[in-house]
Amino acid sequence: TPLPGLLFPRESETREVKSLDGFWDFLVPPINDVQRGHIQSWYAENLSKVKAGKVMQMPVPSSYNDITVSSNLRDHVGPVWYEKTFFVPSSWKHKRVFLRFGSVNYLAQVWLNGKFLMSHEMGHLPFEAEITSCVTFGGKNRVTLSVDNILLQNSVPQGKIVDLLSDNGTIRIQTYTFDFFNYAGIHRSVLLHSKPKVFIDDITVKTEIVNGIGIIRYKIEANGIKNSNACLCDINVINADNQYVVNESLIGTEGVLEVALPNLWWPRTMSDNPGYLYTLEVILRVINTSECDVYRLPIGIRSLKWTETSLLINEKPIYFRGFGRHEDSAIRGRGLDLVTVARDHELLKWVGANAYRTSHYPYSDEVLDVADRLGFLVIDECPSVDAENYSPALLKKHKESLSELIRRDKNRPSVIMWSIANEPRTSHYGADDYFKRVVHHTKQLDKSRPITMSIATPCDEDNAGKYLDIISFNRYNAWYSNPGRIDMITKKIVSEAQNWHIKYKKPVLISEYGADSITGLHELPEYIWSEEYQVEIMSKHFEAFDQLKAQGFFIGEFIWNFADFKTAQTYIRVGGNKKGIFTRDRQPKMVSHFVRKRYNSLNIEL
Ligand code: GCB
Repeated sequence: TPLPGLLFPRESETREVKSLDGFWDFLVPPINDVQRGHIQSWYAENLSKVKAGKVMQMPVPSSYNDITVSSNLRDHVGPVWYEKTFFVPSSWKHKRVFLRFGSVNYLAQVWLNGKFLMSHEMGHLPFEAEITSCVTFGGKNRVTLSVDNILLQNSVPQGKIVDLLSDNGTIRIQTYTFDFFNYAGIHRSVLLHSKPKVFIDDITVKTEIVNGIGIIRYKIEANGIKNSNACLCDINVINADNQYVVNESLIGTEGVLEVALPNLWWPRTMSDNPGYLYTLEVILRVINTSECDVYRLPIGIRSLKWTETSLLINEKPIYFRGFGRHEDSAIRGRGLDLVTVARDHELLKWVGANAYRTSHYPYSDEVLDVADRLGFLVIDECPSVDAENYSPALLKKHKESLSELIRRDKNRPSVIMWSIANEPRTSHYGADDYFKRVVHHTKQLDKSRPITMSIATPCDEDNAGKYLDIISFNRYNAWYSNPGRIDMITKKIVSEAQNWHIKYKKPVLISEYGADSITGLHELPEYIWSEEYQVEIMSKHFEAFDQLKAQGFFIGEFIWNFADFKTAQTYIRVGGNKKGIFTRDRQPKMVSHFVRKRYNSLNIEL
């Protein structure tokens, strides 16, 4: 069954949005009794009345881990509690009211005025509930959340809980195989918003170009009315200069629009005006009533095709010059920070990139808005990392993550590929059937975009690539294998990419390669962890990519990573993963100037 819509809350003449961001009350259960909040029903009254510890103020959005100086809170395993009181304007009385969370990691349970409202598993994806019937209009309301960061074998991504003996007795530890820190908390904005009684629940837009004409196919889902023939829709396409270019009125909720001489959505460097966006203005009326809803969706007109050797936008083959990234910054952790979002895209422009992968989970709506607007190509990844021990329960959640991801991002012109996983154990028992099902599920949701996944399994052992449209591989020559041997990169990369293409007859890209470096650590001849070594590693890969590009099936290069990021504590990480070409505070390392030369010269060439 298809999920209900979850359009991003946008203000209009029929909709209001109120942010609940800011300081929330925050309480952590005692370390040896983490379930106490649930056992004692902490949601039943104000957290400040609970005699279990001191309520503190926690900023939302943010990860809670790095805000305080307590290692107990940084390394906390299990639920923590958030609470906020807010008012619902009395002027909203005749509206329907919704509460939306942009992302809570990992398992959220929400109570409103002491009553259970909803739960949501999986970080990085939004969820909302209608609260019209349980809210006090013109008065105080209280929302309480428990946020549990525990990852198990049937969560996406997976983890394990182990008991260890410490100086203070037995302690519970969360382990996981991926290296980014398992940040937790209310990571994105919390929005209270209103919609009319009958409202636009969802919009699906697909575009193509036929004989130079922009074709926009749209489908609108209305909520609050059963018969779509009782709906009258005005659909208008508005260009970037605010001029109406197409107007249509129809009974019903589906149709096709034609835009003559369209300004196409192009990625960066393929046009002087990349990221051109129109607005699809949808006005829904219910015939013979005064019910009306207005929603404005930014859209781009572009075509997307793929063959055995290439990916084409507007009929032109694409070569990706990109990065794997993280939503990660100092103190904020994984919390949405618009300053970092803006800076990251400034640096991506500066270095000449045209693409990134949302490794290893869906990024915020705000990030993707920027990608749409600036013309970055996005490989949109679901939160599956290092999948193993394949089970029906895991498969179910993995599919859910894709349903929720595609529901959220299906209309974005920047999103040109779905990545269904990062580095799953694709040689393990069960991987073949598992990924067959994941791909089938994804195709049912969206046939208009190719499917990929970043594979680290050696080519001859992989059992899942055959289901993909595009092969992405991650490989760390001269780092995890043959460290120090920069003379063992170029040939290996060329032959591996060729082998993937020979095996599956699909376009191939490299989705990760790189080396850690500590800013200011210099050594000649180049030595691992030095800035010189990071430059040399890149340089040898670039030689390989130039050879591969000439062969016609190799479609792109993604450096791991855009910026340094935090990891769990281990001796192979020095203050986190340092494979960034920028530091964690977004300043250039030596290698960034080198990458910039290449990416910009490729831009001219294409
Ligand atoms: C990988 C992972 C990525 C890690 C990276 C590394 O293969 O996909 O999440 O951060 O290696 O640097 O170890």
